[in-house]
Amino acid sequence: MHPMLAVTDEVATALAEGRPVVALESTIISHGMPYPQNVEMAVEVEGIVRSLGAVPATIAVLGGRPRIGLSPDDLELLASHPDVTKVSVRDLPYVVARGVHGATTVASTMRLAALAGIRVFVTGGLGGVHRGAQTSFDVSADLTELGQTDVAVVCAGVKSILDIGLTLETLETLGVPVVGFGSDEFPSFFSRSSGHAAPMRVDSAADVAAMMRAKWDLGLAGGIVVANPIPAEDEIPADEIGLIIDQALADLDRLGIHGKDATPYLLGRIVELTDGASLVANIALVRNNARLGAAIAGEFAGGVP
Ligand code: PSU
Ligand code: MN
Repeated sequence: MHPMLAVTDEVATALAEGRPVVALESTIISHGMPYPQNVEMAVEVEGIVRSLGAVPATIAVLGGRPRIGLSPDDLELLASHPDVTKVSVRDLPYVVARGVHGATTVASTMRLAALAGIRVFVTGGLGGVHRGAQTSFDVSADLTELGQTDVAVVCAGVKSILDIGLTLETLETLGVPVVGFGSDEFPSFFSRSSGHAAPMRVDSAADVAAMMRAKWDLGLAGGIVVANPIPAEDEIPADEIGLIIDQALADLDRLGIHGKDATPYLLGRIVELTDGASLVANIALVRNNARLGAAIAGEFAGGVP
């Protein structure tokens, strides 16, 4: 194991025995949802993964130490502490060297998961190409990381706070397979539809695991995006959430918020503008992704014991 990582016994043992492990990110806890729903979600999702025979490994940097697997107290700290930095890959050296707390994004969680030998990661939504990136250059490092780090990421697609078409184009350029899980359409987080076709479709966890093996056995570096549509009973119709997102984007512009603060601001504003309905949908889709991620990890490890 990499000497700079602090890995819990539960995760280390599962990895050593070749049992299924699912990585989980922490920016979704610290900067993606309000307290206390954030910590309730984090605890519940770990429970779902465990109940399906896999070991959850929530990843963060605490006191400068990259941690693979967290305690309930650690989750509470990430959910409620005022000084937790949002950490993408470029921020890792700073938080480690300074000995501070950091919540990891998709990009940095992928990198730390891969360092620990974890190949399946569950989250809610990916970062991507922001609307207006033609002038702002705001393209999430999540995409760069997917182009180079060998982890399959289960998500519910990307929100239309981003330019979904340009995000899919960029993933193609980076050589990242994007599969619609049980869907011909790429989902848009709150909604099952996006108006964009999924570049590929896969219908079972076993077939996702087979693609992971094929990709990495061919020496093709980088991730796979498994886009798992939100369950129909939990979705918010695209036209309804579209108006809210347009309002949130207008508020972002008006306030001049940009860079790493843009995504957390938009997520929080959407929760406000929907009176919490977006949060309910967000939690439902993460649960759904946790179930699929546990199944994929089980298949990739050779079947849930
Ligand atoms: N999208 C969501 N919820 C989230 C994020 C994105 O619906 O919590 C978080 C993830 O951690 C993602 C990060 O990796 O935002 C992307 O931030 P940025 O656009 O600054 O790279
Ligand atoms: Mn950005």
